[in-house]
Amino acid sequence: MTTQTKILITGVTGQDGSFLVEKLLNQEHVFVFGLVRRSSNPNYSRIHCILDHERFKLVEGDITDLSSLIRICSDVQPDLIYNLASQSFVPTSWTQPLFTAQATGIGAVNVFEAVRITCPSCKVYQASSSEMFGLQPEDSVQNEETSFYPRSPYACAKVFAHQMAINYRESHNIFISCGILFNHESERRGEQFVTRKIARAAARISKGLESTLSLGRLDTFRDWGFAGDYVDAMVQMMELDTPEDFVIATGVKHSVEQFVDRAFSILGLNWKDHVVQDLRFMRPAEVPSLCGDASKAKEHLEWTPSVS
Ligand code: NAP
Ligand code: F7E
Repeated sequence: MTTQTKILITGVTGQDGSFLVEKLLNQEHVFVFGLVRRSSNPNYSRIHCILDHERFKLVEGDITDLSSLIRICSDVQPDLIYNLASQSFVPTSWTQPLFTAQATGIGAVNVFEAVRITCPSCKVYQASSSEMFGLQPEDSVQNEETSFYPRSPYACAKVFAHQMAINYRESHNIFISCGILFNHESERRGEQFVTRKIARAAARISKGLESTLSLGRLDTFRDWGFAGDYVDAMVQMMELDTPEDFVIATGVKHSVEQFVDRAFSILGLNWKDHVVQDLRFMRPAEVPSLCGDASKAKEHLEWTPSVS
């Protein structure tokens, strides 16, 4: 008889969580528990297709509440945890720095503590971010050895969680691997993030439903990939026998302006007729350029992105 692998996903209602749960449920021996926080109205639009799956169950808790994580980990005894939950929108981290520190920073440590106390042989994936690299020379590429220079409360919280993951690995011998993921996008991306904001506005403008798109800086560069590919890398990292950190990126960067130009031109529009720059979308401190070097993932995981 095959034993069932029990997997807990925090952040299951988010972009990555929704791709991850679908991927994991394709494996027959897997049972997935999805952690959801209480809200006034359920927010399950990205996972509605799997809500009735016989090997999926929602469990209620909150990443900022250690007692709920201890209860869940103690009851479920997971073999693997993917910690994807966080306050992930960079601008909100300036207006809600303490909540961001709690959810994105302390929240991760709550997961590590719950594992240490209740299920120390569980493997943990920690969602680290390219935002940790922050300010870097414009023509550089970032890999696992690059120093961090976080430029937002979000990035600071992610650095804290990342360093604590390494600390739990080295102090308590817990399997925690960090994926340092560069921006990854999809049709499930939240509508405030720039790719989705641009794509949605361009489509609405082409249909005559809107006339302008307000953006912040157009001269910043990001290394954008596809969320489905990046979730594959997370799963591959957890199949290793020893925990390791990996940069996951395409290795190609584009500016926001190039993204806007492509989106509008595909629809036969000239972006200059529609895009206005708006101070409200400028950040107190910007990360001008990020571009990842995923050579380690290519070598050790044989991972390469399928979408440029
Ligand atoms: P997302 O769409 O914003 O999803 C975030 C998830 O976290 C949602 O399910 C949200 O639940 C949950 N969450 C937030 N606060 C919580 C709390 N206090 N307790 C429990 N759950 C909470 O983010 P994503 O794009 O899927 O990213 C997944 C992870 O990777 C995040 O940690 C993000 O910071 C990190 N990351 C993302 C990227 C990227 O480009 N997408 C790159 C690097 C790292 P609700 O639905 O209830 O809000
Ligand atoms: O901004 C510029 C903005 O909000 C990208 C998160 O998943 O990836 C994401 O963080 C760029 C920035 O993503 C607007 O200033 C211009 O330079 O889509 P974004 P992000 O901040 O890079 C990292 C890896 C994460 O970990 C985060 O969780 O676009 N930009 N005008 C704009 N950005 C937004 N959102 N809206 C604008 O109007």
